[in-house]
Amino acid sequence: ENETVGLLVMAYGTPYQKEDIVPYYTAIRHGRRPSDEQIADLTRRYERIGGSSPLAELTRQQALALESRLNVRRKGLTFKTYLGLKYIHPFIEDTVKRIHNDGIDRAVALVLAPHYSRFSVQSYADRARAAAEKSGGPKILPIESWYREADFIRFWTKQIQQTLALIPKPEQDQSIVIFSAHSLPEKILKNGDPYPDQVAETAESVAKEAGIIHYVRAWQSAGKTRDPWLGPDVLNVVRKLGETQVYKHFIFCPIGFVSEHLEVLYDNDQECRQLVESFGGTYHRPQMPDTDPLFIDALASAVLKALD
Ligand code: FEC
Repeated sequence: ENETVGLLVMAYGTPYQKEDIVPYYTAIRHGRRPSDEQIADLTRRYERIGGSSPLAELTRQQALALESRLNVRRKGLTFKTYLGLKYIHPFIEDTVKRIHNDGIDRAVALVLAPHYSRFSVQSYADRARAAAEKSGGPKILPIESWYREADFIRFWTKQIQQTLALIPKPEQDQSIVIFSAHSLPEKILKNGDPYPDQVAETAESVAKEAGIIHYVRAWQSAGKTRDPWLGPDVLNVVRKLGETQVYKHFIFCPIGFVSEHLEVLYDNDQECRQLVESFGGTYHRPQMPDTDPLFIDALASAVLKALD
């Protein structure tokens, strides 16, 4: 009989409805309730992207697409997907218990973020492992990072090439690609966190494969805390590029994220767009990975490697 392997797909999570915003934001702040002003600001940003984020639905679709793809690519095993979220139900802990109760002995743990950081991927993995220890299973097979997957690099290469193809030939030289990922507190550097290097490597690989020479890297969506965060911030980088008046087309590639959600639809599509248009530039933001087959294959390859 076929073994059923658990596929613990972990992601950030998003408020499903307005009432979820306060508990969600409180969970992000490690149980400290944000100020009324901060809550109002976050509520306003969700309103600006249409009331809620598409993240919940996209995460679900990604997990299901991955399960189907794996069941085609790997005969002799049955993959069963389970969603575990960081800051809203279904929480990682409850999901791990459910996998165990379903009688599954092994689960590959995949985080829907390409680059490893102690602050991001590791905190998901720690919670999964602790929950599995508590319930006496399943055995967790963690994936540390998957940013080097060839199909992931191919995905962004294809997106850039498709975007460039929409720009009139004589203006293609006046295009610049902005690669960005979520900023993290600068204190991660003290422990030699590989996150900045992994993000840089991804940008270099995509730029090389796509054959582009004009590109920059920047951090986005930094938290509004007293801590210093990794910089330069994307808005500062773009403002300076605007002042040089060299470029006409600005192609935003948020390579640290894997789907459309608040950080992309608001921070990029509204804040960055507004800035670009304020100096007469044209804003471009290729499709995010979502359920693109190349992207799903990249994830599937990472899962299969973790099993072998
Ligand atoms: O609803 C949505 O579509 C939002 C999805 C969302 C994603 C996301 C990804 C990452 N974050 C990371 C780190 C931090 C750190 C803080 C922080 C704060 C927020 C807030 C919201 C939020 N994050 Fe997030 N993040 C998303 C949403 N994030 C909302 C709180 C309000 C705000 O600041 O905008 C700072 C915590 C603090 O205040 O002390 C740190 C990282 C990622 C990418 C990796 C991953 O997906 O896990 C890292 C999606």
